[in-house]
Amino acid sequence: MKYLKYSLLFLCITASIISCKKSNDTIPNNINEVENLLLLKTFSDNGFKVELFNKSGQLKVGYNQIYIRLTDQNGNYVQEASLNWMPMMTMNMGGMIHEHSCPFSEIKKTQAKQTLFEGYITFIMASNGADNFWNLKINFTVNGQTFEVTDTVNVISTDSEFNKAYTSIMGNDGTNYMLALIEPTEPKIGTNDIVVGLFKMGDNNDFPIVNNYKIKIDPRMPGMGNHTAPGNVDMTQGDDGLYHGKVGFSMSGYWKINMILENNVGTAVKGETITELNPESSVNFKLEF
Ligand SMILES: [Cu+2]
Repeated sequence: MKYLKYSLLFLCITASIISCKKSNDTIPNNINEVENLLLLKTFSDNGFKVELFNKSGQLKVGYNQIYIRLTDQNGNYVQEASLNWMPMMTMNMGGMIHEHSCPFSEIKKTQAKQTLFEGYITFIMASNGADNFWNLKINFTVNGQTFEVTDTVNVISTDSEFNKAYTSIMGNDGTNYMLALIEPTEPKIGTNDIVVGLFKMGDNNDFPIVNNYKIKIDPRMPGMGNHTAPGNVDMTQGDDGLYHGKVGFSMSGYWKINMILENNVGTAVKGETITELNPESSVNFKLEF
């Protein structure tokens, strides 16, 4: 039995070496895997190039899924690397310099891609002139060597009368919470998957994911008697750390997604029920389609 195990292990190792070799020989390293993405920013260091991409070509306040491609000194895309990043905002408040970060994920290899890595950053403020700017630092290790790049990135606000995909609130438990709408990105009439990132201001100037809460949901059309729609399912936390549920839109137009944030023992920490007298919750997103 033991021998069988070892020989199986040996077979596996041999197979992976062979398949590794094969992939290098048959697949051109500089395969283009960013066809549907737009370039956000290019950093360079020691002959390495670090390119940031996303779907819109812009970074905005709220949730941003970001893809990263590394190019080595020989102009080849890097397939194996470990990366981490740190977004940091510098704010000049009348001569007082204040720095803060925001919620962000780890960076991992994109599934089924050879030359892409990905993660998310939830920016909590927009860049604003020379006094209020975001710096993004990226560390990457390739073949045991670590490099660091850092540069400013521009973050815009997309808030408008009918659009709000990020909100920060002070809970009645004294905790500062941040909610970022991730899905639906293309809302449709009927039942939609809704995904929200829930974060808080941590004790160490960090912004951890909040675990085991519930986000109750009540979509309304303020322009049409504040009617709701069927098909809603309150959001609970998934294996990815994000909150998942369903939101119903019975017609196209402007919708306000009202929410109540409940903690891990079922106590509401922020948000109100919608009634005749109370048309909206203090925790809400807005969208129009
Ligand atoms: Cu700031």
